Amino acid sequence: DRTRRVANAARSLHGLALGDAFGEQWFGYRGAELTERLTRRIAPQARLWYWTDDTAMALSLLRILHLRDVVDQDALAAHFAASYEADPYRGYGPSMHGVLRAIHEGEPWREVTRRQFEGQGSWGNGAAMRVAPLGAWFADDGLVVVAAEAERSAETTHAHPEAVAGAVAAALATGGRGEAAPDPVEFLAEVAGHTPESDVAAGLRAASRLPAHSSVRHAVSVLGNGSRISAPDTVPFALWTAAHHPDSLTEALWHTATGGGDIDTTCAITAGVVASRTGTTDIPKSWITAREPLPTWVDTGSTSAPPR
Ligand code: 8NA
Ligand code: MG
Ligand code: MG
Ligand code: MG
Repeated sequence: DRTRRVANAARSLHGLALGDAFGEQWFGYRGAELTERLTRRIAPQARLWYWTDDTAMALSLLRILHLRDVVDQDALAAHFAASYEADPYRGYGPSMHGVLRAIHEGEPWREVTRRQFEGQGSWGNGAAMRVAPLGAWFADDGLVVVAAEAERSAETTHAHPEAVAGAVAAALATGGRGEAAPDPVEFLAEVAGHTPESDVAAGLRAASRLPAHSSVRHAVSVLGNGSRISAPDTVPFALWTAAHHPDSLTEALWHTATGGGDIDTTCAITAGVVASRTGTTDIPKSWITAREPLPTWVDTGSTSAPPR
């Protein structure tokens, strides 16, 4: 029922926002201090950890699910654009500024998204970074529904099949409260098997074949770490760390951050997936306090609340 959907999605979104805000903090460190903090696991020292575009777009997506129960693409595109206009300095991907401004000015999202990158559409990781709460919302409806809704959510900003595949994979990886931690190899292979054939799916198969005790460095050398900001360079690594640390969000986040690259986004994806099952209960209190808050409707499910 709706109460369970709201709770599942809220748990995932609280994780996603924490991963995003924690990950983003690492861009404030360099060189020896960065290495030392990551190796000795010294949390970022800033008092407030702001979340970024990853969370802003996840909030829009969840808001539309609360209001409409399914992905209404026109409403979602309009909500993304309105949220961008209200708060454009959240670190949006380079092409998103033009896309969201054009949608806000009334151009049809399908035309705007298809003309990006000389007609290829964006293969950026932006459709995958925001989608875990959708996977949690539809967790009881089966993989076919999850994949279809994830695809519809991706298309509103990302027309390239790799971006769509990345979103489908991240949504499929997300579960519901208390679901047992799956075997990592089977989990990655199952997600790969239900993801449309793509570089993302090939990356997930490669992730499933990595030796059990592979180092983060080795995983990154095979899978990437998001430094190209593309879905295939981002999603397999983020789901690999999620698969191997399904019972500890804190462990999963330290491992993901150590991989470097697009850390806010790899951590957002990993955390959205892991937290959908575990919540944020093993996260240090000081991290929870540092993370910029989320609007209360996320937890209450209220649809009369103001959007932000
Ligand atoms: P996007 O659509 O701009 O895609 C990200 C990037 O991928 C593009 O800017 C291109 O460089 C590249 N790209 C995508 N499609 C193609 C293509 N068909 N041909 C060639 N290059 C392509 O935005 P998005 O929403 O997908 O990006 C999400 C990322 O942007 C996240 O990491 C998010 O955190 C944010 N981000 C912000 C910063 C920052 O410093 N503000 C840095 C990195 C990422
Ligand atoms: Mg970001
Ligand atoms: Mg499930
Ligand atoms: Mg990022």
